[in-house]
Amino acid sequence: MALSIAYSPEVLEAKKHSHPIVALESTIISHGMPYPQNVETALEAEDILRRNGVTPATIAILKGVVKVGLTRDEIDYLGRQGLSVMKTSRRDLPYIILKGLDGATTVSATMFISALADIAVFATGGIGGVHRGAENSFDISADLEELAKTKVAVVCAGAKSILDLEKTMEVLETKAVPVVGYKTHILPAFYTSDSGLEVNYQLNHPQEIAQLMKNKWDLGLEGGVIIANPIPQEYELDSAIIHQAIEEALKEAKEQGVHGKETTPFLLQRIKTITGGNSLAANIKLFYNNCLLASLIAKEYQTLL
Ligand code: PSU
Ligand code: MN
Repeated sequence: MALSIAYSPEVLEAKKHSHPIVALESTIISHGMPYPQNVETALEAEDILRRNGVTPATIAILKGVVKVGLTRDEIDYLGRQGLSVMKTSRRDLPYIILKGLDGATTVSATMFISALADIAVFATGGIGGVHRGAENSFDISADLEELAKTKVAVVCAGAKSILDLEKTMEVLETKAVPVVGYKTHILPAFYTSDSGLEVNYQLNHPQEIAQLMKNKWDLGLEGGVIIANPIPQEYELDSAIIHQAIEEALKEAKEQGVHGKETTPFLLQRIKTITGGNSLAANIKLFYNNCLLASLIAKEYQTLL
């Protein structure tokens, strides 16, 4: 028997009326930002979606229950718990449920649960990818495998250059995951709009993006679509400063022997500290911008069903 999903009343209502829904991840709340900004940001992201006519579905595991749509109190709880909540990728789901634990879902687990819940669009900040030095460490995010398998479109601001973005693009090509640039032909690099790499295609209209998703899945192709939405120019960080912070964080991670699933949260936190509040402010702005675009795409996609 399939495991049951606990929907929030709001998401249940949206499903009943075929109202567009956008999924949100919870690792960004627990591991991506400090309290209380994480809770404020998660709540505001949901409100941006609501104001733009779609229903938010923040996804997490609470006491072993798969939740699609959280209450304000549940979001506040995850935000306060922070790093003590287990970072949960696809691999970890059976264990978290077995032990009745709280799990903050990464992009991979959030995509997987979104697909179970029949939600096609998911907004986040940045995705995981191929880590620098992966030729030795083999550290490649489960997010990429998920994008290869699971039919969800992920709106993000590209990926941070803590990763090897060139190798990340190569793996995505191998796995047939299209990377669409929204109003740009350049792959954004999270805090900056220019990674120096090209996306696969530029699309300028949410309607076209929705149609591309539909085409992919109508063809019977498995897997997701990445919609890379550059950080708005006014919030971009200075690339020399961010580059230096990333190099510094990578050096510290190496010195301290950080590895496995700890790597990404460690690097994110160090970058935040090294840049002062600047990286956090940019992170919040680009996430809101992704929520806005996700709402436009979700509404268009709904009209195609
Ligand atoms: N990159 C970011 N911010 C994040 C993450 C990645 O810029 O919060 C989180 C996401 O939840 C993503 C996860 O799915 O880290 C990837 O972790 P790993 O590299 O261990 O696969
Ligand atoms: Mn990893």
